Amino acid sequence: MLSFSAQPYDYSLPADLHQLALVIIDMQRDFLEPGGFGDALGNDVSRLQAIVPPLKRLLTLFRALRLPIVHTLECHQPDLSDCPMSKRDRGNGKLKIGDEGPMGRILILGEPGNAIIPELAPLPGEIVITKPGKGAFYATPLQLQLQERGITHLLLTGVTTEVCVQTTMREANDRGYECLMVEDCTESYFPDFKQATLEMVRAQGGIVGWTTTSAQIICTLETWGSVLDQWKL
Ligand code: C5J
Repeated sequence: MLSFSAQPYDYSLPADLHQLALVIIDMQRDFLEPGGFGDALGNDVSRLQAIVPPLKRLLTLFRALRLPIVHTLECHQPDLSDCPMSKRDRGNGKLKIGDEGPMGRILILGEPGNAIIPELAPLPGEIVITKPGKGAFYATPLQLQLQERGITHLLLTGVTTEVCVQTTMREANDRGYECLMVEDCTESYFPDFKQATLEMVRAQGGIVGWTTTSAQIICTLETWGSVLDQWKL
């Protein structure tokens, strides 16, 4: 059985690596670019750019190895029927969900600003989940889609660490998935919150799961991929 070094202890991969999915949470213009939802809430959105190159490398490897990939988008219907007023009103931002901004309506499905950034845009065949909440399992078909493919292990990446990534990881953990957060492929507007999240995930023997770097994962999967190539498996 393959494994790689992680905290609080080594993470074992499933016997069939096709049961391992890369989950990329909300890498949308709304969170990473000026004029989107994150900016409207007063955040420095430029902080999130740092994870794009390592995440792109991980995504490219998953594509090359034909392993499952899940993208999520936080978004709402144009009529806001799936947006609780409590969410719309929260924060006193300069623009609210549904308001017209420089990239179209804030956090609305189909608007230019709601798209996944071009560097990480989904390809046909990859799972794309649109979600109205912070967690990717709430009010979405994610669990069904994972079950249909026999996926049991999730590598969690994306933004923001302590909001949508952590919420999704906790939801997945409660549903029995073996979850690992990829340290250099997740980011927060608040560096201390990112650090605290990584620590709380792996505390108490991995109460929510594991953490490691993309380099550890890439090294292990590349070795597996070259064995496959060598034996034409
Ligand atoms: C937030 C997210 N931060 N994707 N959403 O509101 O983390």
